[in-house]
Amino acid sequence: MVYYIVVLGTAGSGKTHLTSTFQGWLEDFGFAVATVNLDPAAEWLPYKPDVDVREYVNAREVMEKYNLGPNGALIASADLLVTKLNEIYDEVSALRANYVVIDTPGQLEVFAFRESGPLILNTLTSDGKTVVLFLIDAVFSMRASGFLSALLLASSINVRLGKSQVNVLTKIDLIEKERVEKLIEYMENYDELITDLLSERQVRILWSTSDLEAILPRLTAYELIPVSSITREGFDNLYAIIQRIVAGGEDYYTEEPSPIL
Ligand SMILES: Nc1nc2c(ncn2[C@@H]2O[C@H](COP(=O)(O)OP(=O)(O)O)[C@@H](O)[C@H]2O)c(=O)[nH]1
Ligand SMILES: [Mg+2]
Repeated sequence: MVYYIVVLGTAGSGKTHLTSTFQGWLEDFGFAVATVNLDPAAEWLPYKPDVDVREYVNAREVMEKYNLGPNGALIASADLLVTKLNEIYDEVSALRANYVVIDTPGQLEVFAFRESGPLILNTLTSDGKTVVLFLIDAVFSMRASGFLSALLLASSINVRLGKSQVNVLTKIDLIEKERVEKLIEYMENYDELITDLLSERQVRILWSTSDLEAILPRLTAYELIPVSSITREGFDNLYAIIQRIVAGGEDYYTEEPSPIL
C-alpha cells in the first residue's frame, strides 16, 4: 500500500520546504520516499522531484505562448495539467515508494478552489491512502483572529477535498515557544480562544460568544502539529499522526481529537 501525503497551504506557508524536509526525515528512517512537484510555476526546488509537472506544463512558457499575465498563466497551467493527467498518473503510479509526498502549487486558490485541483489529486492518489497536510504559517497566527481565519480556511479545504486532514503549524522556529504552546492549548480548550477572539474588536463586531461556540468545536477537531522545516522539530509527531490515520481508515477526520503520540 502506498501512502500519499498531500501538502497544501497558502502561498509561502512552507509547502515546498516541508516536502523536502519530510522526505529527508523519512529517508533517514529507512523508508522509500518519492516526491511529486505539482507546481507548474516553481522556479527552484530544494528537493529533486521524482515526478515533475513542469516537464508537461511550464507556467512561464504558458504566459509567453498565450500572452497571459501571471495569474492567467497559473489558471491556464492548472487546466492544461488536466489534459496531461493520464501521463502524470502513469508516472506517479509507477513510483516504487512507501510514501509519496505531493507538493502542490504555490497559490492555494488556483489549485483547490478550481475544478482541476481536486480532480488531479483524486486521480493521482486513487491507488493508495491519502492524508492531506494543511499548513498554517505560525507567523500569521500571532493574533487570535489570524489563527481563527487560518482554521476557517483549513476547514474549507477539508470540506472541498473530503480527505483525512492534519493541520500543521509551520515555521515554529520563527515564533516564541510560549506562543506555540498557546495555539496548541486553543485547540484543546477553545474557551480560551473565544476569550482572546472577543478581545479583538474586529471579531467582536461580527461574532457573538454563541456563534463562536457553535463553530469552534468543528474547527478545533483537527490535530495541529507544530513543525520547523529548518530545525526538523516536530516531524516525529507528524509522522506518528500520519501513521495513526493510515492505519485507522478513512473515517479519521470525523473522529474526536486525540493526544499527540
Ligand atoms: N524560518 C523558517 N522559514 C521557512 C520554513 N519553511 C519555509 N520557510 C521559508 O518560507 C518561504 C516559503 O517557503 P516555501 O516552502 O517556498 O513555501 P510554499 O510557497 O508554500 O511552497 C521560504 O522563504 C522558506 O525559506 C521554516 O520551517 N522555518
Ligand atoms: Mg512551493
